[in-house]
Amino acid sequence: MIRLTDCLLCLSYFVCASLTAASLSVNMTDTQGVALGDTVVELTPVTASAMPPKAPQHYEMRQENRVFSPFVLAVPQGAKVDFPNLDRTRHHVYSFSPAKQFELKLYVGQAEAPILFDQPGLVAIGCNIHDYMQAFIYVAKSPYFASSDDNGLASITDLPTGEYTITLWHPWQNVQPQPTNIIINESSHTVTLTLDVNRQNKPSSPPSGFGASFNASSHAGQHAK
Ligand SMILES: [Cu+2]
Repeated sequence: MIRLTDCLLCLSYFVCASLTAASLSVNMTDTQGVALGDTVVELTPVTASAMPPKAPQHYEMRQENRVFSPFVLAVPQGAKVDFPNLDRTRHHVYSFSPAKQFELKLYVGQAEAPILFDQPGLVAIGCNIHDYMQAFIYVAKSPYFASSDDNGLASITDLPTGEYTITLWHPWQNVQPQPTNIIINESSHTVTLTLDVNRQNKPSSPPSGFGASFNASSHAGQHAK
């Protein structure tokens, strides 16, 4: 469920033909009003003819202290992502997701080459050695996206004026919310968006010796304490 609460002042219904860049600040909350991190906010132009490619940037999904970091990484279609292993333990990173299937066999340090994410969609990342390790890479089709920080804040800058569809995604969402539209004019916009999630603990490494009795089901990572 998406709720636009305080954007009425920001929404102007005159059409602005200029391409002046604007910005959007999003406060993400759950249905209790509590700040929600790790939410991907993607804006897709309603009348998009051609979207400019996002400027090349370096993206990383680290393995550190035997967890993936960040938990949710949003990248543009066509991004290359490095998977450095900062632990002494070897990891074996893989994905079976249709948007990208790959594996980086047991390694420490830098993997041989970055992985190219050329299809939009959601890529669930796991480790063959540590079943609780879990992370997600959201490959955005639009160059206009951000993911919320621990305070629930996401900021999208350099937005051309116009109407956009807002798509939200969170690993713990109960249902895929219906997209909502927003009109961006030449100003700064602030909206509060709400997502219905079933809060869980992020994957964390179990204490030593816990592994033997650990439930290694496919959902283990979501219940790791
Ligand atoms: Cu691992």
